[in-house]
Amino acid sequence: MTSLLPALHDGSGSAAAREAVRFGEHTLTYAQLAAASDALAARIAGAGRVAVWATPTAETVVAVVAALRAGVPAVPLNPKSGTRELAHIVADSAPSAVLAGAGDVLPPVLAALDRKDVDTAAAAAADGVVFPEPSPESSALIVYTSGTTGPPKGAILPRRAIAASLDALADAWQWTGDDVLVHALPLFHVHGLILGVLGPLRLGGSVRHLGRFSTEAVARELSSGATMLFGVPTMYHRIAEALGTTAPAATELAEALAGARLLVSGSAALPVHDHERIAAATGRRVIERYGMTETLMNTGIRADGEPRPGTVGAPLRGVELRLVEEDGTPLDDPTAEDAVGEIQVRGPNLFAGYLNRPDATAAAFAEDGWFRTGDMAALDADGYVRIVGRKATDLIKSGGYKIGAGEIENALLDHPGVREAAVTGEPDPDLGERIVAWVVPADPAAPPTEAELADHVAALLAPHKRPRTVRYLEVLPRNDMGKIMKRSLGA
Ligand code: MCA
Ligand code: AMP
Repeated sequence: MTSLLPALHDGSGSAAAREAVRFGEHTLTYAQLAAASDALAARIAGAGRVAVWATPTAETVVAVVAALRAGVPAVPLNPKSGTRELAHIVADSAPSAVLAGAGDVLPPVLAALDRKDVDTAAAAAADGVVFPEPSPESSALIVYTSGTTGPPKGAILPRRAIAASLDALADAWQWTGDDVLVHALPLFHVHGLILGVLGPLRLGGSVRHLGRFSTEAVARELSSGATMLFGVPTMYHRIAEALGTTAPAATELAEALAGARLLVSGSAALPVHDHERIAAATGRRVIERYGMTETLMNTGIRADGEPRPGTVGAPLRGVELRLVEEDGTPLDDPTAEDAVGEIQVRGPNLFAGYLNRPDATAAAFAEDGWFRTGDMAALDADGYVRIVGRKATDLIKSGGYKIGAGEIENALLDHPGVREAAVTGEPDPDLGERIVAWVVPADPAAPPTEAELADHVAALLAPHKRPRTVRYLEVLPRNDMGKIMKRSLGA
């Protein structure tokens, strides 16, 4: 059976000495990563499932690689998750252990789990366990993703989907072990963890993680050996802003970007304005790819293809894509002018279902294994996909994070100062969409402050789910059925 991470145990001297990951001063070669992850894999072998305290550190990489090696499904946790979100994920995924850095302070909700500290300098025992490659259909990762209502669902990602999606990207981008990727994405989602870490590791290349995004750090790495940049549109927007200044740093950034082999944006649409500003300042085009936690990557602009701002390219190798009408029938002529339909996809890149949610899993698929993405799109004559919107207005994409309005509304309603609440997304130049909370205070004379409500949501769910704006109303607009009319809120 072919290995998910063949480069890890390549064994040849030059491959083993190659740098695999770099987090600031902390680097691990392939040999060091293989040794540390094998040592940890031996400690967790047989565990049903493990949680990973997914800080942006080498410890997280060792923990995830160890779980993959041992064939134990890993559940990456956002270390900034609030109490309610963490409690839900832990109850739902029922891990037997949590893997964390020795210095990490874990919240009480994880106290009942067997804690295993990750030692990135550990050496595997010479007579260590030999790990057979698990079956391609076995679960590799369970990644939590928000829906319109209710708490996040765990998408079960089999090894087969990860391998297929990474190989399709390698094909599209001529991505090889010679590439050095730089990024600053969180390691508890598909973009940062699967594309941004497992991608380079599968190919025998390197990844440098910035810890936190800054245009200076991007410039530094791209002018000292890094060849590719992955980011969400917010990061490229900040790059476009920085390029627009007259500071010397803007020239350095432009030169660094111009020298990169590939600049890739994903997780949300990159506005054409930002595409154009970056192209004007650097002579380089950012290319987009389109994916989803449940499907991994579906489409992308190829490295040797025509970049076309406003599109996410054509389906990747192995991915079938169609546009369907409201009733689910495929569009007669999807490339016709004005033709728009929901994207459905099928292929080896798809997840295996939502953990403990057969209802939600069944609802996510149409007949014959087609997955309903909920994204609305048009198709150019040559098959390039143009995403024009989303079916559900209750899903917000902010900073590249998918956030369900219902989850935030429930959290707001738990605040004693809130009588009624509705949450919407509004266009935001930096975040793409900004979370707006519409609140009817329990006591109009003493409404809870904006900061108080933001802190409340951040502490229960996660900081990126906090409302950035709060608007106070006397009543929420409702229709005859009593349903909140969100579309009339902005009016
Ligand atoms: C501020 N902070 C707070 C509060 N206010 N913390 C607690 N309570 C509060 N009330 C903290 C934040 O935690 C953060 O801390 C800092 O203040 C700044 O917060 P914020 O403004 O939210 O951060 P930002 O700088 O605006 O973040 C922008 C970002 C981020 C870096 C672009 O949104 C990001 O990393 N996005 C990536 C999302 C992603 O990877 N999505 C992929 C999903 P601190 O600074 O210490 O953190 S996978 C996917 O979509 C599919 C598969 C795909 O296609 O990729
Ligand atoms: P997530 O559930 O966090 O995995 O987010 C998946 C969603 O992100 C998709 O359904 C799309 O709506 C959106 N998305 C990802 N990449 C792009 C892109 N390049 N352009 C537009 N939307 C995107």
